[in-house]
Amino acid sequence: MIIKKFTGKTEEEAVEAARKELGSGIVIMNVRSVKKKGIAGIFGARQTEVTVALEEEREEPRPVRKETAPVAVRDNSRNIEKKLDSLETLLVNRLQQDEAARSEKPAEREEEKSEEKDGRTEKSEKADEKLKEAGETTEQDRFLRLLYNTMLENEVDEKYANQILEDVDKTRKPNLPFDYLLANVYQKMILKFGKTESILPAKNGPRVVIFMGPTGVGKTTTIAKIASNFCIGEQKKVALLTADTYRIAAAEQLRTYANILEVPFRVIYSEEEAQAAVKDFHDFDYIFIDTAGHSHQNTELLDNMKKLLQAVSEVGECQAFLVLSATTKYRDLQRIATSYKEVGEYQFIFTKLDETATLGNLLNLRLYADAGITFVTCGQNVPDDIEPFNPQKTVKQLLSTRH
Ligand SMILES: Nc1nc2c(ncn2[C@@H]2O[C@H](COP(=O)(O)OP(=O)(O)OP(=O)(O)O)[C@@H](O)[C@H]2O)c(=O)[nH]1
Ligand SMILES: [Mg+2]
Repeated sequence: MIIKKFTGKTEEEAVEAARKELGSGIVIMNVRSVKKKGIAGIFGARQTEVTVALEEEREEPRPVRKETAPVAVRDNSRNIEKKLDSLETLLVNRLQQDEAARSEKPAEREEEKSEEKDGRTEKSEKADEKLKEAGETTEQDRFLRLLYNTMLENEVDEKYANQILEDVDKTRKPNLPFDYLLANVYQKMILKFGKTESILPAKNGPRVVIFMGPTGVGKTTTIAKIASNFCIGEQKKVALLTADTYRIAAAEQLRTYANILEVPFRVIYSEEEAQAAVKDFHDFDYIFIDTAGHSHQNTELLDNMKKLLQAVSEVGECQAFLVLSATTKYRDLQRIATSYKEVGEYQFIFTKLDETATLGNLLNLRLYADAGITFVTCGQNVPDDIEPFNPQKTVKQLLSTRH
């Protein structure tokens, strides 16, 4: 794996430079804002620095001891130490803690074991078994087991955690330094999240975006956040529509946001009205459509949603979001994601990240439904508590211990 830093005025510029040099197969490992070198830096000019990795298919890293590592590997190690900053230290500390716990008196451990019935221990034991089968003995194995357990603690589905380790295993050699292994796991996880897509401007006319999902997940609030960022932040022309005609309060909630943003608002009662609205707002940049939250088991409402999506797609360039709360149970998220596949293709927005300590479901759902994550929201404040999904940040959290 080659790891290299590139800088540019913007993230796009830095990534473009990386692609130019290393090709399209790069994985972005880290993005940060840095002071410009030289005199410009003194005056506060900043640049974006991206760290990218490239898997070398043919040329695998040679198995080497840390002290005899060739320059390339040593450089990589140094880069990763910097780039994954506290993550590495954190994990190495965890490894030491684990070792200390292991060397405690067996009686104490037994007692502890019988007290821990919260599933975390069970999961760790399963993880142990899994790696024992593979003949676990080395420090490297223990380090990988630590990462695996951390993923499970963060509620990454065991199936996907195994896949990640299997991917890492393919390029694994004995005596590689920890930071090399960590970078490898980190990179494989970022690859699993895949490319993230945003709300793209339409080629012709407005981009029509439909927000769907269960009740109370934050659809209307998220629309307000996104609309506000486009309207005020980017000076775009935005119109808000709602197909939520079941509750007066729901329409009023969006109308209030439309009034604050001084953008047009309309309630749509049928597919024909939705088509008419898209035509009426043809010179707008974005049309956001709110929908009524409902149970994914309500097939009639799901069918209505499908008809709405189809109708709108006939007259405009449409994109659909399934809005899900990160606090919902994995099983339920799976069921919801499956039901909404009947409606049409979608991308995810995950809300309420501030209400959970574990983000494993983001990775789980991304892989389960094969749908990308576009935004995450982390609070009730409009418009601030929303950000584009950042795989690097999420993977760091998935490899960090819970607080
Ligand atoms: N903590 C937290 N609360 C949020 C977030 N996003 C939305 N909420 C809150 O969740 C509640 C429901 O938000 P709405 O936007 O009305 O949800 P909805 O999906 O439109 O709900 P229905 O239209 O009833 O289906 C409100 O109290 C929001 O302030 C978030 O990211 N974090
Ligand atoms: Mg709503």
